[in-house]
Amino acid sequence: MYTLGEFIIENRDHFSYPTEGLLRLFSSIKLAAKAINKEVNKAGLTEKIIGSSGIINIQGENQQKLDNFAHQVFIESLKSRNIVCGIASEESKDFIVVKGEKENSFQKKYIVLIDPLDGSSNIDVNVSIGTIFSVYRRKSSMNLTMDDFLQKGNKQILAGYIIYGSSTILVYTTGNGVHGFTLDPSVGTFYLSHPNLRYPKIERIYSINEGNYSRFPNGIKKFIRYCQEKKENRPYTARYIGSLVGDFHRNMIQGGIYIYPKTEYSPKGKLRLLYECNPMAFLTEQAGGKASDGENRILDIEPLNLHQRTPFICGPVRMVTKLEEFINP
Ligand code: AHM
Ligand code: MG
Repeated sequence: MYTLGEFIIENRDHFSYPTEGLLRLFSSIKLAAKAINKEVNKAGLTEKIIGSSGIINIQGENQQKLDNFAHQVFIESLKSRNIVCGIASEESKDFIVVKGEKENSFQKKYIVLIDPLDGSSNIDVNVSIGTIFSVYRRKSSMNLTMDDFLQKGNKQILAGYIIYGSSTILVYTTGNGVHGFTLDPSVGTFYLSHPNLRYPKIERIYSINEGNYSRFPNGIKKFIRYCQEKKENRPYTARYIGSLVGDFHRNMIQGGIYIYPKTEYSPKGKLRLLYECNPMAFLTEQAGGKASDGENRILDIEPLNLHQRTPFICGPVRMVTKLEEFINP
Protein backbone atom coordinates (compact mmCIF):
# COMPACT_ATOMS: atom_id res chain seq x y z
CA MET A 1 0.00 0.00 0.00
CA TYR A 2 1.87 3.02 -1.32
CA THR A 3 0.80 6.45 -0.19
CA LEU A 4 0.99 9.33 -2.65
CA GLY A 5 3.93 10.82 -0.70
CA GLU A 6 5.86 7.53 -0.74
CA PHE A 7 5.19 7.06 -4.45
CA ILE A 8 6.57 10.52 -5.27
CA ILE A 9 9.72 9.92 -3.23
CA GLU A 10 10.31 6.48 -4.80
CA ASN A 11 9.81 7.95 -8.27
CA ARG A 12 11.68 11.19 -7.74
CA ASP A 13 13.31 10.83 -11.16
CA HIS A 14 9.82 11.41 -12.69
CA PHE A 15 10.17 15.06 -11.83
CA SER A 16 12.89 17.27 -13.23
CA TYR A 17 12.69 19.68 -10.27
CA PRO A 18 13.49 19.09 -6.58
CA THR A 19 11.18 16.47 -5.05
CA GLU A 20 10.77 18.56 -1.93
CA GLY A 21 8.96 21.26 -3.96
CA LEU A 22 6.66 18.70 -5.55
CA LEU A 23 5.85 17.17 -2.16
CA ARG A 24 4.97 20.55 -0.71
CA LEU A 25 2.79 21.39 -3.70
CA PHE A 26 1.03 18.05 -3.42
CA SER A 27 0.49 18.43 0.27
CA SER A 28 -1.46 21.65 -0.36
CA ILE A 29 -3.47 20.02 -3.17
CA LYS A 30 -4.20 16.96 -0.99
CA LEU A 31 -5.28 19.12 1.94
CA ALA A 32 -7.65 21.19 -0.19
CA ALA A 33 -9.01 18.03 -1.85
CA LYS A 34 -9.80 16.48 1.55
CA ALA A 35 -11.52 19.64 2.77
CA ILE A 36 -13.64 19.84 -0.41
CA ASN A 37 -14.37 16.12 -0.29
CA LYS A 38 -15.74 16.53 3.23
CA GLU A 39 -18.11 19.29 2.13
CA VAL A 40 -19.17 17.47 -1.06
CA ASN A 41 -20.08 14.40 1.00
CA LYS A 42 -22.55 16.29 3.13
CA ALA A 43 -23.88 18.51 0.33
CA GLY A 44 -27.45 17.28 0.72
CA LEU A 45 -27.56 18.02 4.44
CA THR A 46 -27.34 21.76 4.60
CA GLU A 47 -28.46 24.76 2.63
CA LYS A 48 -25.07 26.29 3.37
CA ILE A 49 -23.48 24.01 0.78
CA ILE A 50 -25.92 23.44 -2.05
CA GLY A 51 -27.36 26.04 -4.36
CA SER A 52 -26.23 29.26 -5.92
CA SER A 53 -24.00 31.79 -4.14
CA GLY A 54 -25.91 34.56 -5.93
CA ILE A 55 -22.74 35.62 -7.76
CA ILE A 56 -22.27 35.60 -11.54
CA ASN A 57 -18.64 34.58 -12.08
CA ILE A 58 -16.16 35.76 -14.72
CA GLN A 59 -17.45 33.03 -17.06
CA GLY A 60 -20.90 34.63 -16.95
CA GLU A 61 -22.15 31.58 -15.06
CA ASN A 62 -24.14 31.36 -11.86
CA GLN A 63 -21.53 30.49 -9.22
CA GLN A 64 -22.50 27.71 -6.83
CA LYS A 65 -21.71 27.97 -3.10
CA LEU A 66 -19.42 24.98 -3.38
CA ASP A 67 -17.55 26.58 -6.35
CA ASN A 68 -16.75 29.52 -4.15
CA PHE A 69 -15.80 27.36 -1.16
CA ALA A 70 -13.48 25.19 -3.32
CA HIS A 71 -11.86 28.28 -4.83
CA GLN A 72 -11.15 29.78 -1.37
CA VAL A 73 -9.83 26.51 0.06
CA PHE A 74 -7.42 25.99 -2.84
CA ILE A 75 -6.11 29.53 -2.77
CA GLU A 76 -5.47 29.45 0.99
CA SER A 77 -3.89 26.02 0.88
CA LEU A 78 -1.61 26.82 -2.09
CA LYS A 79 -0.55 30.15 -0.56
CA SER A 80 0.50 28.64 2.73
CA ARG A 81 3.27 26.34 1.40
CA ASN A 82 5.64 29.11 0.30
CA ILE A 83 6.29 27.39 -3.00
CA VAL A 84 3.67 28.92 -5.33
CA CYS A 85 4.11 32.50 -6.53
CA GLY A 86 0.90 32.92 -8.54
CA ILE A 87 -2.50 31.29 -8.95
CA ALA A 88 -5.16 31.67 -11.62
CA SER A 89 -8.60 30.20 -11.06
CA GLU A 90 -11.59 29.67 -13.32
CA GLU A 91 -13.60 31.47 -10.65
CA SER A 92 -11.53 34.62 -10.58
CA LYS A 93 -11.11 37.35 -13.21
CA ASP A 94 -7.42 38.15 -12.66
CA PHE A 95 -4.48 36.09 -11.51
CA ILE A 96 -3.57 36.16 -7.84
CA VAL A 97 -0.06 37.11 -6.75
CA VAL A 98 0.98 35.24 -3.62
CA LYS A 99 2.34 37.98 -1.40
CA GLY A 100 5.05 37.47 1.15
CA GLU A 101 8.63 38.27 1.89
CA LYS A 102 9.84 35.41 -0.30
CA GLU A 103 7.62 36.50 -3.19
CA ASN A 104 10.53 37.00 -5.55
CA SER A 105 12.82 34.41 -4.07
CA PHE A 106 13.90 31.22 -5.76
CA GLN A 107 11.65 29.30 -3.37
CA LYS A 108 8.39 30.52 -4.85
CA LYS A 109 8.79 29.25 -8.33
CA TYR A 110 5.52 27.61 -9.38
CA ILE A 111 2.43 28.93 -11.15
CA VAL A 112 -0.79 27.01 -10.49
CA LEU A 113 -3.96 27.17 -12.59
CA ILE A 114 -7.09 25.55 -11.20
CA ASP A 115 -10.69 24.81 -11.94
CA PRO A 116 -11.59 24.37 -8.25
CA LEU A 117 -14.90 22.60 -8.87
CA ASP A 118 -15.68 21.42 -12.36
CA GLY A 119 -19.08 20.14 -13.42
CA SER A 120 -20.79 22.28 -10.82
CA SER A 121 -24.24 21.83 -12.36
CA ASN A 122 -24.00 18.31 -10.88
CA ILE A 123 -23.44 19.38 -7.25
CA ASP A 124 -27.06 19.61 -6.22
CA VAL A 125 -28.02 16.30 -7.80
CA ASN A 126 -25.34 14.10 -6.21
CA VAL A 127 -23.40 13.33 -9.40
CA SER A 128 -19.58 13.21 -9.75
CA ILE A 129 -17.71 16.52 -9.82
CA GLY A 130 -14.01 17.27 -9.83
CA THR A 131 -11.08 19.63 -9.37
CA ILE A 132 -8.57 20.18 -12.19
CA PHE A 133 -5.05 21.55 -11.63
CA SER A 134 -2.12 22.50 -13.79
CA VAL A 135 1.39 23.61 -12.77
CA TYR A 136 4.10 25.58 -14.62
CA ARG A 137 7.44 27.06 -13.69
CA ARG A 138 7.40 30.83 -13.43
CA LYS A 139 9.07 32.64 -16.34
CA SER A 140 9.69 35.99 -14.67
CA SER A 141 12.56 36.49 -12.29
CA MET A 142 11.04 39.44 -10.41
CA ASN A 143 7.41 40.62 -10.61
CA LEU A 144 4.87 38.20 -12.01
CA THR A 145 3.35 39.11 -15.36
CA MET A 146 0.56 37.69 -17.50
CA ASP A 147 3.24 35.82 -19.50
CA ASP A 148 3.86 33.61 -16.46
CA PHE A 149 0.28 32.35 -16.84
CA LEU A 150 -0.13 32.36 -20.62
CA GLN A 151 2.23 29.48 -21.26
CA LYS A 152 1.51 26.76 -23.80
CA GLY A 153 0.24 23.48 -22.37
CA ASN A 154 3.42 21.74 -23.51
CA LYS A 155 5.25 23.63 -20.76
CA GLN A 156 3.23 22.03 -17.94
CA ILE A 157 5.35 20.23 -15.39
CA LEU A 158 2.45 18.71 -13.48
CA ALA A 159 -1.27 18.31 -14.14
CA GLY A 160 -4.06 16.31 -12.65
CA TYR A 161 -7.55 16.11 -11.26
CA ILE A 162 -9.46 14.94 -8.24
CA ILE A 163 -12.75 13.20 -8.86
CA TYR A 164 -15.33 13.27 -6.08
CA GLY A 165 -17.29 10.19 -7.16
CA SER A 166 -18.22 6.85 -5.64
CA SER A 167 -14.74 7.22 -4.16
CA THR A 168 -12.38 10.19 -4.24
CA ILE A 169 -9.44 9.69 -6.59
CA LEU A 170 -6.48 11.94 -7.34
CA VAL A 171 -4.90 11.38 -10.76
CA TYR A 172 -1.73 13.15 -11.92
CA THR A 173 1.08 13.22 -14.44
CA THR A 174 4.49 14.84 -14.41
CA GLY A 175 5.23 13.57 -17.93
CA ASN A 176 6.06 10.03 -16.81
CA GLY A 177 2.74 8.27 -17.15
CA VAL A 178 -0.57 8.80 -15.38
CA HIS A 179 -1.05 7.55 -11.83
CA GLY A 180 -4.18 7.45 -9.67
CA PHE A 181 -4.57 7.40 -5.87
CA THR A 182 -7.76 6.65 -3.97
CA LEU A 183 -8.59 8.41 -0.72
CA ASP A 184 -9.22 6.12 2.23
CA PRO A 185 -11.55 8.44 4.15
CA SER A 186 -11.14 6.51 7.40
CA VAL A 187 -7.45 7.52 7.64
CA GLY A 188 -7.48 10.52 5.30
CA THR A 189 -4.70 9.12 3.09
CA PHE A 190 -4.41 8.76 -0.70
CA TYR A 191 -3.15 5.27 -1.66
CA LEU A 192 -1.86 4.18 -5.07
CA SER A 193 -4.77 2.40 -6.76
CA HIS A 194 -4.33 3.05 -10.51
CA PRO A 195 -0.64 2.95 -11.53
CA ASN A 196 0.22 3.67 -15.18
CA LEU A 197 -3.27 4.43 -16.46
CA ARG A 198 -3.50 4.07 -20.25
CA TYR A 199 -6.34 4.08 -22.75
CA PRO A 200 -7.21 0.44 -23.50
CA LYS A 201 -6.95 -0.85 -27.08
CA ILE A 202 -10.72 -1.27 -27.26
CA GLU A 203 -12.85 1.68 -28.54
CA ARG A 204 -16.10 1.59 -26.69
CA ILE A 205 -17.62 4.98 -25.84
CA TYR A 206 -18.42 8.39 -27.30
CA SER A 207 -19.23 11.28 -24.94
CA ILE A 208 -20.85 14.46 -26.24
CA ASN A 209 -23.87 16.54 -25.29
CA GLU A 210 -26.05 15.26 -28.11
CA GLY A 211 -28.87 17.61 -27.11
CA ASN A 212 -26.89 20.24 -29.02
CA TYR A 213 -26.90 18.12 -32.20
CA SER A 214 -28.73 20.68 -34.35
CA ARG A 215 -26.13 23.32 -33.36
CA PHE A 216 -23.06 21.21 -34.20
CA PRO A 217 -20.90 21.68 -37.33
CA ASN A 218 -21.48 19.08 -40.06
CA GLY A 219 -18.26 17.16 -39.34
CA ILE A 220 -19.37 16.51 -35.75
CA LYS A 221 -22.84 15.43 -36.87
CA LYS A 222 -21.30 12.99 -39.35
CA PHE A 223 -18.99 11.58 -36.67
CA ILE A 224 -21.95 10.99 -34.33
CA ARG A 225 -23.70 9.04 -37.09
CA TYR A 226 -20.45 7.11 -37.66
CA CYS A 227 -20.37 6.20 -33.91
CA GLN A 228 -23.95 4.90 -34.18
CA GLU A 229 -23.38 2.87 -37.36
CA LYS A 230 -23.55 -0.95 -37.17
CA LYS A 231 -20.13 -1.73 -38.68
CA GLU A 232 -16.78 -3.17 -37.48
CA ASN A 233 -16.60 -2.52 -33.72
CA ARG A 234 -19.52 -0.05 -33.79
CA PRO A 235 -22.01 1.20 -32.66
CA TYR A 236 -20.20 2.70 -29.69
CA THR A 237 -22.00 3.26 -26.41
CA ALA A 238 -23.02 6.84 -25.57
CA ARG A 239 -22.09 8.05 -22.07
CA TYR A 240 -22.23 11.68 -20.93
CA ILE A 241 -22.25 12.92 -17.33
CA GLY A 242 -21.71 16.61 -18.06
CA SER A 243 -18.73 16.58 -15.69
CA LEU A 244 -15.49 16.69 -17.68
CA VAL A 245 -13.49 14.97 -14.94
CA GLY A 246 -15.98 12.11 -14.63
CA ASP A 247 -16.40 11.66 -18.39
CA PHE A 248 -12.63 11.80 -18.91
CA HIS A 249 -11.84 9.34 -16.09
CA ARG A 250 -14.34 6.77 -17.35
CA ASN A 251 -13.20 7.11 -20.98
CA MET A 252 -9.52 6.71 -20.06
CA ILE A 253 -10.30 3.49 -18.17
CA GLN A 254 -12.90 2.01 -20.54
CA GLY A 255 -11.78 3.43 -23.91
CA GLY A 256 -13.72 6.37 -25.25
CA ILE A 257 -13.65 9.77 -26.90
CA TYR A 258 -14.78 13.00 -25.19
CA ILE A 259 -15.99 15.83 -27.44
CA TYR A 260 -17.00 19.41 -26.62
CA PRO A 261 -17.08 21.04 -30.05
CA LYS A 262 -17.88 24.57 -31.08
CA THR A 263 -21.61 25.08 -31.47
CA GLU A 264 -23.83 27.69 -33.05
CA TYR A 265 -24.12 29.40 -29.64
CA SER A 266 -20.50 28.85 -28.49
CA PRO A 267 -18.43 29.42 -31.64
CA LYS A 268 -15.20 29.01 -29.65
CA GLY A 269 -16.39 25.98 -27.69
CA LYS A 270 -17.25 26.02 -23.99
CA LEU A 271 -14.27 24.60 -22.13
CA ARG A 272 -11.38 26.76 -20.95
CA LEU A 273 -7.96 26.13 -22.50
CA LEU A 274 -5.89 26.88 -19.39
CA TYR A 275 -8.00 25.45 -16.58
CA GLU A 276 -9.62 22.43 -18.26
CA CYS A 277 -8.22 21.51 -21.69
CA ASN A 278 -4.45 21.82 -21.18
CA PRO A 279 -4.27 19.67 -18.03
CA MET A 280 -6.63 17.07 -19.54
CA ALA A 281 -4.61 17.11 -22.79
CA PHE A 282 -1.35 16.49 -20.87
CA LEU A 283 -3.00 13.54 -19.08
CA THR A 284 -4.50 12.27 -22.36
CA GLU A 285 -1.13 12.16 -24.12
CA GLN A 286 0.55 10.58 -21.12
CA ALA A 287 -2.15 7.89 -21.16
CA GLY A 288 -1.32 7.14 -24.81
CA GLY A 289 -4.15 9.23 -26.32
CA LYS A 290 -4.55 12.36 -28.42
CA ALA A 291 -6.08 15.78 -27.59
CA SER A 292 -7.07 18.24 -30.28
CA ASP A 293 -9.32 21.20 -31.06
CA GLY A 294 -10.28 19.45 -34.27
CA GLU A 295 -7.23 20.70 -36.16
CA ASN A 296 -4.43 21.52 -33.74
CA ARG A 297 -2.74 19.74 -30.85
CA ILE A 298 -4.21 21.33 -27.70
CA LEU A 299 -0.79 21.48 -25.99
CA ASP A 300 0.62 23.63 -28.83
CA ILE A 301 -2.09 26.32 -28.77
CA GLU A 302 -0.77 29.77 -27.87
CA PRO A 303 -2.94 31.14 -25.02
CA LEU A 304 -3.97 34.75 -25.52
CA ASN A 305 -5.99 35.31 -22.37
CA LEU A 306 -6.65 33.63 -19.03
CA HIS A 307 -10.21 32.53 -19.72
CA GLN A 308 -9.82 31.55 -23.38
CA ARG A 309 -12.17 28.85 -24.63
CA THR A 310 -11.50 26.17 -27.20
CA PRO A 311 -13.26 23.21 -28.80
CA PHE A 312 -11.92 20.10 -27.07
CA ILE A 313 -11.59 16.49 -28.20
CA CYS A 314 -9.61 13.83 -26.35
CA GLY A 315 -9.39 10.07 -26.35
CA PRO A 316 -7.73 7.12 -28.07
CA VAL A 317 -5.54 8.25 -30.99
CA ARG A 318 -7.51 6.38 -33.66
CA MET A 319 -10.89 7.79 -32.56
CA VAL A 320 -9.63 11.38 -32.34
CA THR A 321 -7.88 11.12 -35.72
CA LYS A 322 -11.08 9.74 -37.26
CA LEU A 323 -13.08 12.69 -35.94
CA GLU A 324 -10.47 15.13 -37.30
CA GLU A 325 -10.96 13.53 -40.73
CA PHE A 326 -14.71 14.22 -40.52
CA ILE A 327 -14.05 17.84 -39.47
CA ASN A 328 -11.47 18.46 -42.22
CA PRO A 329 -12.39 16.07 -45.05
P1 AHM B 1 -18.07 24.36 -15.35
O1 AHM B 1 -16.60 24.63 -15.34
O2 AHM B 1 -18.90 25.59 -15.27
O3 AHM B 1 -18.48 23.32 -14.36
O4 AHM B 1 -18.42 23.79 -16.84
C1 AHM B 1 -17.63 22.79 -17.39
C2 AHM B 1 -18.47 21.57 -17.60
C3 AHM B 1 -17.65 20.34 -17.90
O5 AHM B 1 -17.34 19.64 -16.73
C4 AHM B 1 -18.61 19.54 -18.74
O6 AHM B 1 -17.94 18.62 -19.54
C5 AHM B 1 -19.34 20.59 -19.51
O7 AHM B 1 -19.26 21.77 -18.75
C6 AHM B 1 -20.76 20.24 -19.71
O8 AHM B 1 -21.39 21.23 -20.44
P2 AHM B 1 -22.84 21.03 -21.05
O9 AHM B 1 -23.79 21.04 -19.91
O10 AHM B 1 -23.02 22.19 -21.97
O11 AHM B 1 -22.86 19.72 -21.77
MG1 MG C 1 -14.91 23.92 -15.30
